[in-house]
Amino acid sequence: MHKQYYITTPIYYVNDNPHIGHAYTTLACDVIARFKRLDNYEVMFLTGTDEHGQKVQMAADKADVLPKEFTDRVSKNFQNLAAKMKFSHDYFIRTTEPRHYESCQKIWQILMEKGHITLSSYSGWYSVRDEAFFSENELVDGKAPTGAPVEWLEEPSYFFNLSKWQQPLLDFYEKNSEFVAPVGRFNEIKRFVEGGLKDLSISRTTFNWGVPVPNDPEHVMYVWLDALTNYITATNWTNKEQNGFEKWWPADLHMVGKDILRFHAVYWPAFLMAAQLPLPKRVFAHGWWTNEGEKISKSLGNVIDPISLIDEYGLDQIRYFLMREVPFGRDGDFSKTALLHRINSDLANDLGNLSQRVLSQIYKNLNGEIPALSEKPQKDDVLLLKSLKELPDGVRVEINKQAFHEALRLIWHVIAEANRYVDKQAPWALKKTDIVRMSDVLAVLVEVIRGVSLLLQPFMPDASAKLLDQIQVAPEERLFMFLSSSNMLSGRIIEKPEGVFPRYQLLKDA
Ligand code: ME8
Repeated sequence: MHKQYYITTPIYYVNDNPHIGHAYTTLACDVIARFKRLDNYEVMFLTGTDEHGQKVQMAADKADVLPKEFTDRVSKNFQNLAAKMKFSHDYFIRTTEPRHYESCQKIWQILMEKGHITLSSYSGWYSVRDEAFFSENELVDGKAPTGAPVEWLEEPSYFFNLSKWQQPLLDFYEKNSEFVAPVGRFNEIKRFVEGGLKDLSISRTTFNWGVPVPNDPEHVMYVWLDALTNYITATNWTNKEQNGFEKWWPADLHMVGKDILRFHAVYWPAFLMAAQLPLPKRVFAHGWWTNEGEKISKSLGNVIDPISLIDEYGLDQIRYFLMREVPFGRDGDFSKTALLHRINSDLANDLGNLSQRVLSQIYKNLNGEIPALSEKPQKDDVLLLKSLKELPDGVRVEINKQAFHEALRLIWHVIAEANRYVDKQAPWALKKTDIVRMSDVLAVLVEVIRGVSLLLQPFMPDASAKLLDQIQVAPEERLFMFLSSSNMLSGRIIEKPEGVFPRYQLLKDA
């Protein structure tokens, strides 16, 4: 029986084209999804687009097309990015799909029947950019706390009795100390809830691009109630025959940016508690990217287009950089200098040279035949193989904490150890003096290349596949359960090796 793992990204607004921030969140989920599959989990990895609400309707009006046509177009751009980034999502959800309407209306009806929704009227501030309501005392210099402009709204509205869920939420947080990460963000959420919750307006009447409220079509649902519900729509909640909800829900992890944590860690659990549905196990709020020290924004003209970055530097290079450069959870700055440093130093020098040196020596000096591990290893061999053996558990712990940078740091620690070992053992010199020792050393190093390449598959799927191809690891031998078998490659014949990670300078000259 497979263990199961359900992971979600936010669904992105289709008011604009995707940028590096969207690619980042989904990449983090892709790494976890791939890791879990290799670790023998059955995974459901969900991403998609959030297509309703005033912000999207206004973007469609501006483009002078109907919202549906507009959302089809922009959603496609997000799907193209996902293909370009080689994301391995199992489903791309769109909130304009019929089953999602059914699911939103179902949750609404449950909340209504249980007495958690009442009709009243809203008067207060609204920020279209944030798709969020603000009271007077939350405004900062007449704007939303995010700096977005606000408008005054007065309209009939249905309300969800959020205030009633303050204590149940606090009790839940108390019992589930891993529910929100990082811990600093969890503390912010607790303080926010301790400060008291007001009932939440959950319908709008002054525009119509949304899911109609059951039995009152003058209202469309507030876009956040609609959007959050996507996580259960995708399990086929409304289709009992498929048992998807029982199988997948609750989600193991909602990955989000810090900007939308409150919606996921306060409103969503409150809706679910009220509907008597299980709560997700964990919400991770990652940090914010800036570009060369500046906030990324369209008006500053410094939006980073992930597609052109990939075309210039290579997909795995970008995937590696995003997961390695910034401690996951913290804000980070995108700088070309830092990117080039990672490409040349970590990838081309540390890993690329290691494998190229080892494989060319096997190719030249052993007729391409991968040697067997010695039965009488020396102390240095034992030490390096011990570090390699301990690596998978270490990496697994970090991935389960969503500490991608730490997982990569651990892997690079072993790569550095292997490079020191190569320098010290100098197999190229042993060729003339002790050919048996030379082959023992190369056998140890092939073990390291195999182990490290297997563990790097979730981060750099193409480059690690190339490395594994070169050392003749068959596709069916790439699950993590093969990490513990040693010496399985001895006797296999390699072909002339080719560098997997070019230095950036070389790329430019080419
Ligand atoms: O909020 N740095 O959609 P959205 C890091 N539809 N991450 C960034 C980023 C940056 N500079 N910019 C964007 C919505 N992101 C809602 C979500 S979920 C039920 C509904 C990422 O298109 C980050 O993950 O505004 C952030 O939370 C998300 O994009 C916001 O995407």
